[in-house]
Amino acid sequence: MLSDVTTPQDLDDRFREALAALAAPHQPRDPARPVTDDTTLTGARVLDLFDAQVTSRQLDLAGRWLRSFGEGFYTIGSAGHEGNAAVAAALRATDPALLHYRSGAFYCVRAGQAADAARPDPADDPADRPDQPTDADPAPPDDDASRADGPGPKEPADAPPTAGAAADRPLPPGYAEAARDVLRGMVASSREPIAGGRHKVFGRADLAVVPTTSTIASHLPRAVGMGLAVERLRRLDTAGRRAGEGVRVGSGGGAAHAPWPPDAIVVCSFGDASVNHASATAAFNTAGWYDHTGLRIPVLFVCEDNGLGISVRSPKGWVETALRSRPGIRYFAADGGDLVRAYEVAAEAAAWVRRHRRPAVLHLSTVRLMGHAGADAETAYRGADEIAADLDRDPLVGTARLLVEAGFASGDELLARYDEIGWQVRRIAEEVLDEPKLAAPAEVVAPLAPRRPVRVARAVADAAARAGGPGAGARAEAFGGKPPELTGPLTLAQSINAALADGMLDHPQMAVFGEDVGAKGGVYGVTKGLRDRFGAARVFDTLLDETSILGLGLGAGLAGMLPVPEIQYLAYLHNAEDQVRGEAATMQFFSQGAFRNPMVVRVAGLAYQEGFGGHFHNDNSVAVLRDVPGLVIAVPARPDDAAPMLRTCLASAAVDGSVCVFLEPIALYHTRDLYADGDGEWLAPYAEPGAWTGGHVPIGRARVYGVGSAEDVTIITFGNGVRMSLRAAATLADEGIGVRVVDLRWLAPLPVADIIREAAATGRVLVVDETRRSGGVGEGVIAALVDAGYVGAARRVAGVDSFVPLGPAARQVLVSEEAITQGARTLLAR
Ligand SMILES: Cc1ncc(C[n+]2csc(CCOP(=O)(O)OP(=O)(O)O)c2C)c(N)n1
Repeated sequence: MLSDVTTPQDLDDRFREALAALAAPHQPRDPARPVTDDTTLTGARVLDLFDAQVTSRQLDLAGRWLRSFGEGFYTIGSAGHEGNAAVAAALRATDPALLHYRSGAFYCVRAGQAADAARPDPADDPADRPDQPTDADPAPPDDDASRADGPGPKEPADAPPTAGAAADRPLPPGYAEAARDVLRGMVASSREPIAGGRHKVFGRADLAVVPTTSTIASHLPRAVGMGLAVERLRRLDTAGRRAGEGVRVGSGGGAAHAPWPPDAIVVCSFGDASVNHASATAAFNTAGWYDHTGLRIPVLFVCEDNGLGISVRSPKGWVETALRSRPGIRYFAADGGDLVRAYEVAAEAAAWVRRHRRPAVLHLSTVRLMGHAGADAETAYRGADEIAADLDRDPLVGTARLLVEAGFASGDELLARYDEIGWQVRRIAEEVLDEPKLAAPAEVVAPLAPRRPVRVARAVADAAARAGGPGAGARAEAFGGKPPELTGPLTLAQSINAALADGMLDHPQMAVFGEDVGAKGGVYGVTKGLRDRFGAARVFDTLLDETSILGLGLGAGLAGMLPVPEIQYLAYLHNAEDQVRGEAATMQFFSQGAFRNPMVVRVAGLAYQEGFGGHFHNDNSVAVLRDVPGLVIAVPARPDDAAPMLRTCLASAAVDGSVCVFLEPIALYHTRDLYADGDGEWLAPYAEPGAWTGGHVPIGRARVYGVGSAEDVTIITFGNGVRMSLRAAATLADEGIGVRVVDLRWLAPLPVADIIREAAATGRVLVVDETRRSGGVGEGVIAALVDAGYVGAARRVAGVDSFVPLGPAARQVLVSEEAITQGARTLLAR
């Protein structure tokens, strides 16, 4: 009976009662026949999908059971959402999927599809094939959008089940395996196939199921990026084949090939409350925006609408209104409790997306059974009648009724099947209970951010060999006959520009994109000329939304590209940082490297801009990046560091799948002089390819400048602090104080060995930190010294805990040269 929550027992009882009430079919029917007159789904296929739905339900029940004696750690289930089995059935096993956490039945069907290699493709209908890309590629009219009739899914090659023997059928191939995956996730087994016990997720590379993080809707911008990349690579592939592959210069990391078939579509699912999330609205908007411009994004959004977000109701009609009104996204709707209709509509939607390469949303109505999660006392916010009404719409009962009414099974047989699957699921649960858990910090972090510095160095050397050898002609041509090493000393901005061009030449899969990076060449000219040289397909302006820019990068990286998105100002990264933190940086962690999103995010930032003030143009806060596990943060201060550091980041992304933030100090972009006007000491020549190997800058290695005797004080700094510290050091040298200035170059991982060595050399450390005193980089440097047992003197000069104000007032909160010299003198006076 119902208490304040629908218990597994209630659900089980209700299901048994409902099935017992179903009459036996008068005349058993041939399972090879369609289950109803208006579908291609056969009885056998529906029995198969029923198995997936039941497996998912039994997994939910097992999850509660495991929890009841402290061996399960996850009770958010799929009960009531099992209609998503129909969505999986309507897709191909090779369509990449980013799934809602209630996707148990989808996952089982997908595993079954993949396991059953003999099953012909359900969507292998010529009418579903995408239009061949042409230059114009006009979108077909909407009335051409309906799914062409075609044969439905074929039966497995092995003997089809016969009505009357429903309970005795073996569990379809893949379902037991899927159940084991899910149960391993619930008990945090280190043998769980995707996250290895780090999270309970649906994911497996061989099923093209990409793990999602449980942060509502955060996977949607990535799905759009994947759609864009899949389509772009399909067209590049076609164009490449047409052009005989003669257009590519380098091969750093290989040419771009998506891990999915060219006509794949991307599917991503989410709940109804998630529709309101900023990440979701960003994704819908971006998909629609690109569609409006004529670019193709083959993404099927699937909103599984159970009417609730934990306890908060979606206002009646709101989800439909919101989804219907998305420009550029075609709307489909189906009742997830009606397997046949859900399948037919999902198949129509999938075929439409596949054929037209355009985004669509499938609004699947569902119910939520057993509350949001294990501990949810639903009656606090829902009436008993409402809870009971949901139970009446149990999709498993719906499928059972369909099968019985169509004459493919009796209620008793289906109940026996339910018990048989339940027994098998429990048996697997008992087997995985004792599997090992992650038992050491090193084990937990092993897949987080693999670093293979020797391979990265080799990749840089290989790039140099290509640029100086077989690629030399194309390189000279790309640089208009004058490669950057022949143009004289460069500024920081020019040096990054040249290194980006060399990166584009060497990595055919690299793309540069962001706000204003294309035609304008970036607000500071850093990407100037790249679009003309490499084309609008590889260097392009995006819409104005940082979440979407990063999402495009995430999807593109996953699809095999090497994305280099630009965030116009550091302040605007904060808008979207979950895409770096929650999505990018976790991907290898939650997939043990099976998926990776290599990316070099260029961010213009830090303070000291003369004449262009305001906190948003002068953001000096990097704390939010520094604590993201595994993230690489590079801050080049000088032109001769910027190019090799960028090469390292690109190589590390390509080799290790690293997520790198390349933080460029805006105030130094065009700086030419160091000590005196006209000295040109902040300019540097660009290294010719032959010098790249020798000049390679590994991740986590600092640069040290000795000034005077270099024996009295060690200044540890980065970014703008390097230039100010060198100037201060010159002043101090005039006073007879020898300074060594350490440019960290990498804020993560910090160059700890260099810090310790250089600190010990003088015993007096001044940390010059242009970020804020609280949460700033200096805290990390001091902590590294303490951890290493440093016993000398140490002081900090750091930015004030404030936003940077407009105009001259900025100087009140930022580190100054004067403060640095004063800080060094104070250290010496102790
Ligand atoms: C960004 C974010 N905010 C809050 C949460 C906490 N949370 C987890 S599930 C959930 C409700 C989601 O509802 P809906 O999208 O309708 O999916 P449902 O659980 O109903 O299937 C919330 C608020 C979260 N996971 N992520």
